[in-house]
Amino acid sequence: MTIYGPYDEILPEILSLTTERIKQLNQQAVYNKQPKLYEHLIARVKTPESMTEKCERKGYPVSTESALRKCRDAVGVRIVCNFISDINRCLEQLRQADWCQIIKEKDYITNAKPNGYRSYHVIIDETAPYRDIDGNQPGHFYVEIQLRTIAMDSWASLEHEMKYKHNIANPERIGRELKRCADQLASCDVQMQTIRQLINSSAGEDD
Ligand code: 0O2
Repeated sequence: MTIYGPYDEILPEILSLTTERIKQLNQQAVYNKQPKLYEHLIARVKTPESMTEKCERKGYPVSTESALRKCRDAVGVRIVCNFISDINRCLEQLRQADWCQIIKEKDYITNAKPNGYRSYHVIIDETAPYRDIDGNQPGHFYVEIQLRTIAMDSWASLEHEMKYKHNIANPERIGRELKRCADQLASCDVQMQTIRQLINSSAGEDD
């Protein structure tokens, strides 16, 4: 058994349920003749090895309780949007959803990380028809949702890949170049948003 104990089998169920619920929010938007909420979704259960490493790094006991209650990203969904305004539309839908409550928000879009990382993170407390670690059924499960534009996502993927390349000759220079690239992409996102608004207003639509 892994750090997730009996939840090894339940976490993938929570993952599919969350993904389905988010897809339904999108289907509802499209049904209401609104633009799609996002371009694509990806979802993962954090590997037990990575969760164990996180608990150790944070000084938590390596236990199922820490993995599910102290860390709240065992289940993670990334929503990749076309435009910044779509991130806000997704957030609005999540705030209204009766199956979850947003309990924490980190706005790395308004406040980008010093390296240039941008994304909007929320932790939701999701209700699901499984017994949780506190004995409740339906249970409460934490899920981390990251919302980003395509530009933010492509930068984060490349930066993540490069993080693992050690023995780099000039890490400071690379860090500066990455930051510059992130800022340029952020300005493209703003430009794309403006273009969308111009197109929509000429077509007589909102946003
Ligand atoms: P993986 O494999 O993506 O899950 P906490 O102290 O628990 O509130 P936490 O979770 O330590 O905060 O950190 P935070 O800032 O909320 O961000 C966690 C996740 O955001 C990371 O997950 C990454 O997915 C992403 N992220 C944060 N900063 C960066 C960054 O600088 N570059 C990239 N590429 N991604 C980032 P994990 O656990 O690292 O990995």
